[in-house]
Amino acid sequence: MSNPFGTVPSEAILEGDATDAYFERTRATLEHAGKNPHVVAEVTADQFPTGEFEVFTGVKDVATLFEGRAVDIDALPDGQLFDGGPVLRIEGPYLEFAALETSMLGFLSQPSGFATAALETRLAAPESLVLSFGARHVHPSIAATVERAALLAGLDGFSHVAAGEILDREAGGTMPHALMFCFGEGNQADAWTAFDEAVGEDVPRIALVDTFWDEKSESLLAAETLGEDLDGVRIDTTGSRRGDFRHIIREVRWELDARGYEDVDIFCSGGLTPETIRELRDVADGFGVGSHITGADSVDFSLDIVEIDGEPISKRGKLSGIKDVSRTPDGGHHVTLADRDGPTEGESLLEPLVRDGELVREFDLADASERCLADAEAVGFDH
Ligand code: PCP
Repeated sequence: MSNPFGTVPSEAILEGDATDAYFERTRATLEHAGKNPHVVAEVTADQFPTGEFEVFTGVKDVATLFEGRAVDIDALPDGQLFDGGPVLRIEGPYLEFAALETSMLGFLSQPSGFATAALETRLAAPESLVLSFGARHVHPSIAATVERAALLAGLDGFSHVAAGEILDREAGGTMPHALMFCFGEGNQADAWTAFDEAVGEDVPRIALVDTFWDEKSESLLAAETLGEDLDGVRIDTTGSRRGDFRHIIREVRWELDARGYEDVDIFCSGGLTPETIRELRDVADGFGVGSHITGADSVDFSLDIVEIDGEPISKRGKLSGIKDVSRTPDGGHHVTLADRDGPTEGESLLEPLVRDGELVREFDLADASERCLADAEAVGFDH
């Protein structure tokens, strides 16, 4: 198969070739010794709760990876929050899944990191329009993974067109500085007018207003140029020119209002973090966020065998035995041995995903997003 960008093809992932070499050597060694024990293994980030919740996602891809393989898998639902203990449990002959560990952890680790950062972003401005603008920071082959994580965490939309086709959702956005340059300084009105004439009626008219002159001048010019057609302005002021960004936004708001343009929204972007968004959320109407999400650390998941041929086992520092995780009405996350009573009123969170190779769960992104936001409230997610 042609692979011009040198990415690992889906076939290699499904066939188990997208693995670390030591798993191939493990297979050779176990087959040589005639061993293939029945094991239970668990995916965990932290053994015990740490007080810091993260978002679990990527589970749909794990289900696809294991379809048709002789294993049983239980996992948290897509979008569930967790704080310690297993997020996924797999049971079967070890060689049935040994080589898939690398890809399985990759499917979970990076998307869960993106989703956790996206949730931080969402909760920084619950009432504002927040869009994912970070596709430019990742390899294009995983752009839909970023955008899906953003939607899962409740963001209102994203900018990547191909991701939109995969996720069955139209990409959004405004206009780049490149468009303004093509018309040139002094001709901003021509650029906005041409944009207004060229794009579909469903595209919001949001003028980029930080390219050549100060944000106030360009915002007023955009409002005078497009009049009632102007939906908003986007201020993407470079960090070195930003000064007091909150003050700049308030000043633009004031000047727009003073001339009767109260309906023109102010949209901000460029290096925004949950902290800066919290400082701006009462003066701006919306935000475009990229690097805070795409630069998120992967969740440090690992897969560990916890039972082998019916006996508990673990390496030093890890906890042996099959575990369960549960949520109590106070938002507590509890890790217990599966064959013991869990906490009173605790609701077990691990649910069947695969049974003897058959996928036994359905996936719906809107449901997962609802779960994520409800659970964030239940556990008091606050990074
Ligand atoms: C915006 C901003 C960042 C993009 C969005 C993502 O770009 O300057 O590069 O935001 P982030 O800083 O949170 O990652 P545009 O203004 O659309 O880009 P351009 O300068 O190319 O017009």
